[in-house]
Amino acid sequence: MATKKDSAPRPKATKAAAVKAAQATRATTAGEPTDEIGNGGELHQRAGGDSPVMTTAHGAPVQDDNNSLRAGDRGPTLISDHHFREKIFHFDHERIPERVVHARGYGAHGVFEAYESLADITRASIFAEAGKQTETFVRFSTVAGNLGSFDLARDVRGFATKFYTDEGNWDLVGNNIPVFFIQDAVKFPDLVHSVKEEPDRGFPQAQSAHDTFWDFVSLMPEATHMTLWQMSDRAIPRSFRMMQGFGVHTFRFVNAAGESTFVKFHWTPVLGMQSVVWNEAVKINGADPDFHRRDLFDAIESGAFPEYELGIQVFDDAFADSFDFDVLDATKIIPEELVPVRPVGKMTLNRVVDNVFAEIEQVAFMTQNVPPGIDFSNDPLLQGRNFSYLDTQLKRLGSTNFSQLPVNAPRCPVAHFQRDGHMQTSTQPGRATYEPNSFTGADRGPRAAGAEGHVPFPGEVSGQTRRIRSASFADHYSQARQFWLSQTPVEQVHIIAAYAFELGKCEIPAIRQRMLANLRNVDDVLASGVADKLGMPLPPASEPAAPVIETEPSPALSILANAKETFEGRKLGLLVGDGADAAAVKRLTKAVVKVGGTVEVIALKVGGATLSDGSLLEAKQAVAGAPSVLYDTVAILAGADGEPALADEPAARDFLTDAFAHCKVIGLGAGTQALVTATGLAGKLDDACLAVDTAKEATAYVARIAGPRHWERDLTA
Ligand code: HDD
Repeated sequence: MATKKDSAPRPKATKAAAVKAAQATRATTAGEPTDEIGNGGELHQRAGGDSPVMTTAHGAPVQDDNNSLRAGDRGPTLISDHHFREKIFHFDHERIPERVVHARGYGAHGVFEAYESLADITRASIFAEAGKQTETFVRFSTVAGNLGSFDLARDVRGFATKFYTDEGNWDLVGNNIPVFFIQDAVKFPDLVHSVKEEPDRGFPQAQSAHDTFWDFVSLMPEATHMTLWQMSDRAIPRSFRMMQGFGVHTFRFVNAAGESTFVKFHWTPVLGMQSVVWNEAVKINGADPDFHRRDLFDAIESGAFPEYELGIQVFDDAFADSFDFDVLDATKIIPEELVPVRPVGKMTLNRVVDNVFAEIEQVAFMTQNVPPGIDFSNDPLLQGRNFSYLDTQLKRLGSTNFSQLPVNAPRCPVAHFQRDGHMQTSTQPGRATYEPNSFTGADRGPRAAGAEGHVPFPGEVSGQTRRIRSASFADHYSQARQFWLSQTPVEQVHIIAAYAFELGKCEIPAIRQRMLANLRNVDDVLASGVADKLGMPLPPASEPAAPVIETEPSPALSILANAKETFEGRKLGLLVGDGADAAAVKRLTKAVVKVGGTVEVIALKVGGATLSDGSLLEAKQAVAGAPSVLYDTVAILAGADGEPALADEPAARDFLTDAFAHCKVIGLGAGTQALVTATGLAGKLDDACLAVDTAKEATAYVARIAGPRHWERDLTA
């Protein structure tokens, strides 16, 4: 018998409608009465007025929630106080096991819209026709840190998408990096143990910068390519809204005729890619550990919906055979220059969650979830993942019925003979719970769909059963070298600094040395740059398992070479001192908002600053709590009254020196000379330090912040 699952109302793909819907939801959570409680049941309205009556979990009205039941005024608490006991019992059990990896994450609801029909290559219904919309839920995450760790760890970011398709959920459980550390899933526990806090001391938290991680990866040369990406600025993204996503593995598309092609999935952020710099990341983690989740929440709540284009690389067996690397090896990419990425649809994230636990914590992604038309390849990492994800959800969520939780429930009919179990919430009808049966009507239950169902691709399998790594997986360095050679000079500087930082945290010199020996197989400029920063001699190169192939650089691999000229979705930190020119403040704010940016006003005190016309400009933050690392660009405006006060304030001096050190474009209006002098930057200001007093200057500044940071400061440092 088919059971139609409750589904949340489908979000409309217009910003105005979704903002209104989001506001309505939040107004409710902010204390307005509601006629529903979280589990969809009726709320007990036993009293008149706005406030519902508090009840026990079983619905009995509570007399007093401030005092437990006791014998006498000062006597012992009584076990017969069921309200007290139930309240504490539930509280004691509030936490569930956090994810063994990707524990810290944040998510949102959205909608995916297909650009065109892909029926020629896949029968997946989500790609059936142009304009077809499918509801989605996305969870972004870091990998290594625990639930309460900070957002800007140097780490891979998870990018997991659940598409609620009308033929079942499709979970594309990807990362923001297109390759992985290991080739075979049997090594996953070793990898994760090595990167997590060390077991004999319980630290460091949320870092790969320690001995055990580099010990493991230096002994596993297949990880080298991934560490290049991890040491690049990809691992410190500016925002979830400004990073790519990848399905990583080679998957299969299968069309209605049963014909199959290989496919790789790519998400590309419409706002373009942006990253922070390492010193900035370190400081953001202290100033705002929730930087990424706040950024996503704020953007969606303000109606600036993050958008990502889904692209595919499609190729056949002939390409796979001609490719220098094995398409089943998850430590390899397929360069976009060889197989271009074809955009096939767009996802818009348009609704924040109502409850973080119910949705972000309880969402259960499984690589096994694929609808008809999408299938697996024999990538040994993917095959292993297909075993792991079901298992982990039972551990985390505690019941085989986790698929019934609203965030996990398919939006299409669900019908099977799986019965009962802990926390069964559906009242499964019918008499027969087995098949075959001879009942009819509602008692009969469902039947398998045959060719209409998910037909596994009938791949040929042959060979002996052996524990073996295919020789076609042996090349561990060629694509690492290609990645390195595809970076711009400043990106290379950052990669060298990152390796040096991380290896510098390793206390065992042999580990650093082994890693340097491996890096020599990637590039000697890289290896000697790291060795130099570590103050270590360059060891001989390690022996590669396969010769390093010289491949053409792939410009698609650089963030900076592909930067988008825009300030949309980014933020100006506007530090305003007393006496600042009111007209200049207004002009600059307007100009930044006009190009899709946001402006956050900062003053010496959170009460605000008094402008030249006597008006009070309210501040969002006091400068002591708003270091410049929280902003993409900064501008400072003050008058004669504000100038000495800014120069005397250490946080204001740090605001400017950090912005300069992080290569940011800086607006310096009237009244900032004393501050510039106090920071020691007088005489060092360059052409990315711009005046912002007049209308013309404000226009030039806004044009400049759409461009890159002033990386020359990093290159000459
Ligand atoms: Fe995994 C979670 C991505 C390899 C086992 N993985 C998890 C999440 C993401 C990825 C994004 C978080 C999902 C969420 O937000 O709930 N994992 C990847 C990628 C991999 C990868 C892109 C390589 C290409 N993972 C991988 C392997 C295994 C696992 C090889 C085990 C054999 N991953 C898990 C897990 C997790 C998980 C233990 C922890 C929580 C969860 O599944 O739901 O099963």
